[in-house]
Amino acid sequence: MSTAAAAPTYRLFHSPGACSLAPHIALEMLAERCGVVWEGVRVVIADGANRKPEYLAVNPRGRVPALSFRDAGGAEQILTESTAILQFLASRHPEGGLMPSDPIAAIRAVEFLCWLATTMHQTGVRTVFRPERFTTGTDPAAHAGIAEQGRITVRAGYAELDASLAGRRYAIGDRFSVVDAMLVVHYRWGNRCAIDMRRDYPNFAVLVDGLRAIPAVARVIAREGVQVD
Ligand SMILES: N[C@@H](CCC(=O)N[C@@H](CS)C(=O)NCC(=O)O)C(=O)O
Repeated sequence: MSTAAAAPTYRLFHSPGACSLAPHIALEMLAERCGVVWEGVRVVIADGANRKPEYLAVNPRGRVPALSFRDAGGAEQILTESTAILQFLASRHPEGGLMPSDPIAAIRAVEFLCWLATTMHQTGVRTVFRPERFTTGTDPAAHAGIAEQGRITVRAGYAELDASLAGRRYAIGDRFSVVDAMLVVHYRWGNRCAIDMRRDYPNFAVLVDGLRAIPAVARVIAREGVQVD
């Protein structure tokens, strides 16, 4: 009898603590809930691996996440953008229950993911982490100003989020969805922006504590070796 492992259906290119943590969580959930076979490929941004030719051949934008899979004809497809990857995984494996089935709740989940990926990630967190990418100048004062405005954007968003999360265990409805996976990423990033997330956004902290108690979420955080608080 052959003991060969099943070939992975998906390969996820990810970097520790990046937004790719959310699809990493989604895949771990799908493996547990419905036996999806996948493998991770670490592309460590801190080491510059996302700018190496091997990775640029996968995603010429040099960003993570990227998801590789085969279409019905057997051709390899590469999907980028965390919002698209999360929805794709959830809709391809509905039995995994990663998106609400009700259409209004589902579009609310998409609305939430879009806001997190655009306002909160690109105009918020990213300007704090990488202010030099938002100016042609090398003046450190300009970078500090950009980062400070980013922190204001981030704080306003997390305050809104925290108010909406009062008494909630999950972002949408009464079960885990891919939005929750992305909220783990943002809670962690808030702390990396030198914001005391637990003190300033207690409802958000309670929600993330609950998510971290889910074994699949805990496994992924441990595997990436990142600190959330
Ligand atoms: N909109 C994209 C953003 C992807 C993105 O910016 N990823 C970051 C990590 S969170 C990255 O790869 N950064 C590397 C770089 O900018 O050089 C998504 O949501 O997937």
